[in-house]
Amino acid sequence: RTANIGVVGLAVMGANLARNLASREGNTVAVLNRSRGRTDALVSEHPEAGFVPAYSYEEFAASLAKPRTAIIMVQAGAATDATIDALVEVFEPGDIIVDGGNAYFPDTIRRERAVRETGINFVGAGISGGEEGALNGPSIMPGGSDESWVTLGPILKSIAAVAEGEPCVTHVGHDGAGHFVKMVHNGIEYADMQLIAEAYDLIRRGTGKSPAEIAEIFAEWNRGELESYLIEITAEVLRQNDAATGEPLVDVILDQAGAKGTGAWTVQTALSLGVPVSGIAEATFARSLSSHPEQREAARDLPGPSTATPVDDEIAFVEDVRQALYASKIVAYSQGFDEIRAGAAEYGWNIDLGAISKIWRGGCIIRAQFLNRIAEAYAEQPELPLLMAAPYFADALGRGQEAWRRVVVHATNAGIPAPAFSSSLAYYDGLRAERLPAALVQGQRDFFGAHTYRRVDRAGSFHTLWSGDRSEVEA
Ligand code: NBP
Repeated sequence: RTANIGVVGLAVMGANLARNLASREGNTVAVLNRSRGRTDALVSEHPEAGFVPAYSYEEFAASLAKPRTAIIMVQAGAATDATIDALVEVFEPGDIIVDGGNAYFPDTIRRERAVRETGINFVGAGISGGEEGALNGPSIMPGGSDESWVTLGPILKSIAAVAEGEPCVTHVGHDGAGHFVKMVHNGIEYADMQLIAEAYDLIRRGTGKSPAEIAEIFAEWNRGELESYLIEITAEVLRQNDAATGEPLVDVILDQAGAKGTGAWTVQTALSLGVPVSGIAEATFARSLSSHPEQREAARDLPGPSTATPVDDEIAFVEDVRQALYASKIVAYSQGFDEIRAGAAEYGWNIDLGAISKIWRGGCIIRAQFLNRIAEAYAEQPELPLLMAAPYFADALGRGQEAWRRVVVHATNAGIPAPAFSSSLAYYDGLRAERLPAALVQGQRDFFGAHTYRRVDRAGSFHTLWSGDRSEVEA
């Protein structure tokens, strides 16, 4: 039988994506896995899907209608390279290879260039939403050529999540653009999760409320402007009791957060682009800090605040934390979109930032009401230089900033770490400042390295003869 699309790699993500594809009208799906067992299991467990199993790359290629389209869902890295090489051997010019794994975008740029030489199209597509998303509708962020989008677009639209009637997929940009945007998505996810965790910690330690009581607060917040998947699942996690001990589950989970590396990529990339994504960086570092038990043990006896910082009005405090969370979240997203803007400029991608915010409204971890506000801001002003300065967000920050400051002051006085709240506020105040002490830094640089400086009152570059008579010369 002839299939119109194929999937290579049938572990949890690939199997679910293949089932999703097969469930859509008009699709016949060819499936291939390195080891035969997974293919046989998938085909026998899902007879309704009508899969066309293949046991070699030759068989796989022969079972696909031209132009052939195959989605790779194997382990990122060497496994992806090996699979691409094998497909290139059996595919022909005009065919399309899609990498749906979590590739690092420079790898995607490299692979796209290499595969293009053969006349075959290569598309790196970020696929979000984990196994559930793969099965029921993910958010999909494809890069690659315009030509491949013509064939691929309708297929991806048919399997993507739907948010407010629109499929959560758009052609992000050429070559590595899709995987770049998926990377930043994950970075924003880190920041969002950390901010929520800080809000929980501040409320718990500030008011002594139980996790179950705090779950109710999050459930309440989920009915307002913070409405999002992450707030919703936070309430679920906090509500859960441990079967073995009867304690709140959150109290028996070891307080060391893991990471698979996409947050670190987002920060590393931002550093090379010169984009301050301090919220994402703090969130990534907070996970690292938590995962050093030996250092935490060594630091345990370092002194904290000498006086207690009681919360007088619990209701007002909780509302302050909510506002601080919303304001910090605006900063985190603003920073993330700034990284996408800078990445697009650096790599020559034409990325529609409003469209990106829309495809994150479904099928991914950061899905939220809030993303509609971002889409509106970019619809009003596509060349927006700074998302948080758009009227809606500027207004929200204006309303929340006093509360935000009170929360950061409380955290500082009480000795409660709130790195993402604090750094987001510092970023906000940094951009707002009329004058920054960067002037002094530049003066220092001129002193020790003759790096020169510009003046506020005249054009040109200047240098003070620090080791001479300290007169100024034009550089
Ligand atoms: P894994 O990342 O666990 O990879 C297992 C698959 O890779 C199996 O099909 C395996 O074949 C295949 N494979 C390996 Br390993 N080495 C290979 C090689 N040299 N040649 C051919 N195939 C090889 O699977 P996953 O968790 O389903 O994830 C798939 C991709 O989707 C990854 O890139 C992942 O980062 C990404 N992703 C995962 C999630 C998630 O929630 N899990 C979410 C979003 C994206 P075998 O059966 O013969 O060992």
